[in-house]
Amino acid sequence: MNNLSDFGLIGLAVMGQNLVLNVESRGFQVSVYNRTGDATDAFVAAHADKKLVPTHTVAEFVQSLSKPRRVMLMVKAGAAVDAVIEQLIPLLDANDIVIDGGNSLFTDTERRDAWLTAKGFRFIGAGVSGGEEGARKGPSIMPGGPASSWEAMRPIFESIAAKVDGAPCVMHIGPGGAGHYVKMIHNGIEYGDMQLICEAYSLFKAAGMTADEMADVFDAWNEGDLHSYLIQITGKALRQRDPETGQPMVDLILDKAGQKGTGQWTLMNAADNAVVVSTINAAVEARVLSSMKALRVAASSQLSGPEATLEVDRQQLIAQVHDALYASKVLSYAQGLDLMRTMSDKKDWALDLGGIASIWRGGCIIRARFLNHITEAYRADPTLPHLMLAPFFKNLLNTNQQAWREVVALAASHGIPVPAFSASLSYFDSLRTERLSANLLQAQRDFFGAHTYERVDKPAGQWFHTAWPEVIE
Ligand code: 2AM
Repeated sequence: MNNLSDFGLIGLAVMGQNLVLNVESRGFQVSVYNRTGDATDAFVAAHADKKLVPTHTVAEFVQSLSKPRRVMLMVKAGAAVDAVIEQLIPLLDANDIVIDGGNSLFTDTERRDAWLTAKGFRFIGAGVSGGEEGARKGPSIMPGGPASSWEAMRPIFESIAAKVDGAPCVMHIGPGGAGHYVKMIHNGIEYGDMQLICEAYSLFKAAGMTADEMADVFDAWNEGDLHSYLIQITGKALRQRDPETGQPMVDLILDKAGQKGTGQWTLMNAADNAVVVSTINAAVEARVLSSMKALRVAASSQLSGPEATLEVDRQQLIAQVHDALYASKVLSYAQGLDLMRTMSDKKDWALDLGGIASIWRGGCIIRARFLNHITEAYRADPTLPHLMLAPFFKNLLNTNQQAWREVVALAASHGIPVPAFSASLSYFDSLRTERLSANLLQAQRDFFGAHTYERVDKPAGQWFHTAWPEVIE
């Protein structure tokens, strides 16, 4: 053991512990501190063979680190992050680096960045995705902050991150809150992916498939272009049996979804920037609707609907749902990318969208084979106005849309809710329609509020008003 550690981590909940073990396994000596000292001692005792230094006060922790100090916080997002930073400030030296690896809201990260930078310290807001297993074996890391801080942390980040084709799943995302922002979008996209899979499941269920039969479908999909962590775990989850009853585990789980807020943050940011993320929105709202269980139970016996039983060719349904899921997923990602591009322009973050897609290929929850195509699309054209216009995706949407329409129509005619499939389809149809119905909307606005309108037969930027007839009620 050396006198001083290379790295220090505060907050020894499971994510923190696993990150420490990951960093240590790459040859670094790590100091650890937890508000509750028992957790520190228990953790270090359980890993007595490792280069871990337990500390019991923040001062002892700081003194145990080599300079410039690299201090990572893995504490509960919110007030706890500020509380720990307050404790660190009097103890740190200029140029020491504080990394917040929690799920912080990016605007909090911007505030902390300004606060610490003004005091001469360096701050990194790093999104870390991959859950407990990712933290231990290799997460996807999205660090934001000044380039010099990134360079100082780069050796550690690159060695602990997941690797895909030898490339680490980490890159300098941008300044200030950019890292946590991109992690937030990652989570919004994750909500969309999960909901789309659940809608596929609901259609298979309506077609009378058993959990094992569905598991076979997801396993097969995982061998193809939908290959991804979420498809893989869905297959495994469907196959799981309850040891008590022997029934499929999923059949015994209550249909009320929880959420921790990152999906809602994505919606709020989209609303702030007038960017449409309708698929992600549908996914967040589907969780909200699911949580209204008592109302749904009451309504189910009072409001009628068609029989939710699909008497269809099963193989054909599976193929169609595959295509609908893939097309819907593409537009969900396109929405997340559109929001990132908008914020990147607004904040001068210079986000590398292709690079971001490539560091999502490993370690994180949305890791998937198809992300390669997103990277290729932005490498080929960094100014791509929208993902659906990239050659690969244009072709995919043109090919898959017939099946996609049939699936949405089938679901609607049988009263099976598919909010994310249909949100993606409406988004697609709106964006590929040259003339929408907003001419009438403009007429209405001008009618009641003299808001004026442009004309199709006059140059853009010329505004007109009509003397609409008086309304007599
Ligand atoms: P604890 O074990 O002492 O509760 C996740 O909750 C992690 O954040 C835990 O390690 C927890 O420490 C830590 N944490 C939560 N609030 C904190 C605070 N105000 N100060 C320091 N650590 C905190």
